[in-house]
Amino acid sequence: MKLTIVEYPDKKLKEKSKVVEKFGKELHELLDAMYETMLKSNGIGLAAIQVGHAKQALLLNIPDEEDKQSIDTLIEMINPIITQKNGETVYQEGCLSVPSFYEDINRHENITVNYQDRDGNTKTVEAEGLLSIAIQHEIDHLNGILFIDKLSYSRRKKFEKEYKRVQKEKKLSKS
Ligand code: Y12
Ligand code: CO
Repeated sequence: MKLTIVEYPDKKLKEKSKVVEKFGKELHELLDAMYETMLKSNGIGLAAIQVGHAKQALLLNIPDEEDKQSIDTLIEMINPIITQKNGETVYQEGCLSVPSFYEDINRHENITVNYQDRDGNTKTVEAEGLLSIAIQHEIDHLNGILFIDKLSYSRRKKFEKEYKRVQKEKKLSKS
């Protein structure tokens, strides 16, 4: 399955993703193709809506202590729900759907998440640090929310101006 990353300002990214009810071959093929796409793009997190599929499915691949990513560090979450959240933290976030932009975003420091794996088994994870931030970022995608939606009015205006300028430059360099 060939997937393309949907980029802001595509309206698709505003869609709310649907609960996954079937845990079969179709879901597995989507997850495998998402993994390849995330790997190719140097990402550490990817939600299905970012490749045009409005399903509550996401991937996380946070580098280990040696800064290495592999299939062993991959987490697949289907139908995730945050059940507990504590503390506050700020991190400079980036997103494959908003290329070249990084912004400081406030998140909960620690979270507990219930989710299902690719076979529908129920799991719970207590997350902190980068994993906690990445899960919150990806769950926002399932609700049609981008990290730039969390910026103040003035920062958002600055972002929009800069983003348009970079998009224009990219278009010109391709022509
Ligand atoms: C902390 C904050 C945000 C997340 C969500 C997952 N975000 C990503 O995986 C972002 C990846 C990314 C990759 C880029 O491409 C390269 O580095 C080659 C990138 O740069 C460009 O688009 C030019 C920007 C973002 C998890 C944890
Ligand atoms: Co993102």
